[in-house]
Amino acid sequence: NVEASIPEPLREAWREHKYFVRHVETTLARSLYNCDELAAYSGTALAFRDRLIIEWNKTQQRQTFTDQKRVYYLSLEFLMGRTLDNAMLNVGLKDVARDGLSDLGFRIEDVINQEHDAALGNGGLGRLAACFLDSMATLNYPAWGYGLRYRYGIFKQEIVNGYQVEIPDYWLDNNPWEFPRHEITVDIQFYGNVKKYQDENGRISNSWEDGEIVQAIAYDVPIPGYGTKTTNNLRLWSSKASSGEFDFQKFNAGDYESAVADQQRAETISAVLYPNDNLERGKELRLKQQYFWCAASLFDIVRRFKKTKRAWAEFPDQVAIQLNDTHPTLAIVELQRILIDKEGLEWDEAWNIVTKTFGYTNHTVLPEALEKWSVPLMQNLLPRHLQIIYEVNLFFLQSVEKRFPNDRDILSRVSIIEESHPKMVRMAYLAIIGSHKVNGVAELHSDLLKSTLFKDFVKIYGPDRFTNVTNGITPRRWLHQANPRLSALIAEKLGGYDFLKDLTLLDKVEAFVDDKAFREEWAVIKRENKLRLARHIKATTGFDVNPNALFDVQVKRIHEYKRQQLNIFGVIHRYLSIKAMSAEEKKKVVPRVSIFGGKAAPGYWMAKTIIHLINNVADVVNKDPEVGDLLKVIFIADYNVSKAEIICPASDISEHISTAGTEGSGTSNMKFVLNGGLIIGTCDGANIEITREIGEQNIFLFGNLAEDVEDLRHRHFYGDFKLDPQLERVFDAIKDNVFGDKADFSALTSSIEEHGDYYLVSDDFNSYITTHEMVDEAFQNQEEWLAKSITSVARMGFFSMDRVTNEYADSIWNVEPLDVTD
Ligand code: 26M
Repeated sequence: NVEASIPEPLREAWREHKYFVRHVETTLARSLYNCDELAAYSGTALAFRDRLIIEWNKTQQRQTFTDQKRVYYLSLEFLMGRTLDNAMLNVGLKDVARDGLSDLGFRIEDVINQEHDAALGNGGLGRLAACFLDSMATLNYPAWGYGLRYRYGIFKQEIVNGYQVEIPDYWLDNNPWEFPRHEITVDIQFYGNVKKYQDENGRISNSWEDGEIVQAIAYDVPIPGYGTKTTNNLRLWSSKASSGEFDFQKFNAGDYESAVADQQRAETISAVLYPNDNLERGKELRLKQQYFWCAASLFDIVRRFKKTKRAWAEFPDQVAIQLNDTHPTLAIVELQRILIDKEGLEWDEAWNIVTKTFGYTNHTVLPEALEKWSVPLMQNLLPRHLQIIYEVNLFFLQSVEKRFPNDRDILSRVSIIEESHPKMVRMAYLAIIGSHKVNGVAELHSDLLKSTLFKDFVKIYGPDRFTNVTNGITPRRWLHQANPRLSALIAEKLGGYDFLKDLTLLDKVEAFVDDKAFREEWAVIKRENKLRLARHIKATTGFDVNPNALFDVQVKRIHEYKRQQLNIFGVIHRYLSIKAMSAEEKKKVVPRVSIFGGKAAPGYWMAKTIIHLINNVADVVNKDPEVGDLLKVIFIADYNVSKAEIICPASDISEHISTAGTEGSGTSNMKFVLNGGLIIGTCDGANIEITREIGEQNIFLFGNLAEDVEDLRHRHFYGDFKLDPQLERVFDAIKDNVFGDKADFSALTSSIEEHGDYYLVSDDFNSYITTHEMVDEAFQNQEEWLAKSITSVARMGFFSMDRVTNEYADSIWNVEPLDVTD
């Protein structure tokens, strides 16, 4: 137990508010008498920050001194959420802090709630990166994250008249968790041209010249592990006009305004997180972000390596770089450029180093998400990189041709360059060719990668280049922090909190499944968590929800493939059924609260239409006196990490209902089950492995299988299809304007009725409805439901992020933890 390991004098100092008062009075220049909740937050955060800094410095010194191999996790997104609560739990002083704040008249929850989420991500991919950081620190891996310091994180969502409205998320003011490193800067070049020259050895070399320079400035964020001294670093780059450029030339020419405009243009690079999730649109600024961040990170990594004076051949023994999706693929090209153009290595020697260094994680098979950049765009922005890409491609295709001399099509299929108009650079292919390992994020997903998207590459490189590492979640945030009472109950039975560091120990919980007192406690905790969510719903939407009702939750980015439309159509079906019931029949209905949350990409009209429909249905259903408590529909605005921490522990059932074969893994499915909720889901992503672990009697699976999808889509295409009759009844209600103007939703209904139902909503509708009836029935037997809940939690050990981190470390990175036993 981390809490217990804190020495008494330190505890005493905190109890006496020593650090808190010092920060409030001096750092914040406030008196304790005008200390409001925000100041209390800042004072507490600064006090905890001091503790992190000390361990952070020691960790960095230790890592430099031992000079073991390090991992660099490159991600354009880190969806961190709040830091204070996590820091208090990791350091082990939350209880002391609670008492201290309470003496001064503050509730710790209110203080924690003052913090703004660090929302530098869209969804699953960004949150996975954050869970990685937590786990790598907890397991003592020498690891750094590299990302961008966006001035604006993912937009804040408001719902106005049922429509999503996006508000900029300016989050940086008074952020105590970052440290500007103004001395750590890198000049990043764009545009310009390539000149050939002969170097002193008579070798023809290339030099990239005359570009525009933008400066990258490092901002560091300490990442504490749970119950360890390791505090790793997350380095985020911020862009600024390079000082040399800005000031003098234009200023002297009297052109102040245009000098300022240049400055602003440079700062634009790190200004905003692109709010697309699983959608690629080839915007130049996005490519600039990618290169800016890759180049700054690579410069930093190479600089650190060069200080050790090792031979270049040792680079892959010292450095492992993981690419979180294809967004950082330019790092591969940048390292090759540094090695051949700057360091004078031969091509083959350099390329060998590069491929040994990189690993690439793929997160999706959706074709619209696969990154491609137009050749003319890249030619203009990164002329030298494009040359290198062409060269990589040439050597690669030559080797393929040699191996498969009779296969004429394979060359055009696997070429990094797509021969379209304009030509496009296929980033996933470049990432595969430049890495030694490629992994998917759940078994089905990894299998699909090998059998579809990357089939040719399996033929070329053999199956060993491809592997699976099923995603996980950190139990520190997603159990201990989000659900402290459940965590405490488990700790009480298991004799301590060791399970937070080895989640497989949860299996010991199963022995208590018949323990009456334990079961009662378990049920009370779920109820408390539901009440907490009910209060949030009341405060934010004004609706009262019945805490005895079945809480049915779907929270995630809004996307057609995730099928929130299937859910809301199911809700309409339920509503129409209730309306048609006699009073007697109504008595048998299990009351439900259908809870939705999630953001739509601002340009994704269909997703916005789904949000609009959900809100209009809520409007009608929640006011209908014939329905009363039997059904309520809630849309929780601005779903984010800190809301997930309230929502996950409060669900009875959650929905993970993507069209089979489309969801890479899903990670919220794991969060819900770990918090004692059951799930309804398709045979997709990690749902399949969750089923394997917890048993099929503990999950509600429905729908067509991935292997049937292609055939079903074909049938739609050839008109061999009849709309499911129950779905037809739902559409009829929509077309009778029951939920507002039908015209608002015609795109949605016609995508199913007329345009091929790509996501197979109609095909799965009947099975979905029937399975929900089974959910109702199961919920009526509370004793059995409770047993399912407890058993499932007990069997979730596999989904710890620590298992994931160790698998990457062993099978991809070849890194060892750094011993910290001082
Ligand atoms: C791409 C180009 C331009 C702008 C944005 C993007 C982009 C951003 C985020 C594309 C994809 C992005 O994220 C995809 C994502 O979150 N994938 C999810 O990754 C999770 C972690 O592995 C999986 O659990 C989910 O199944 C998968 O959808």
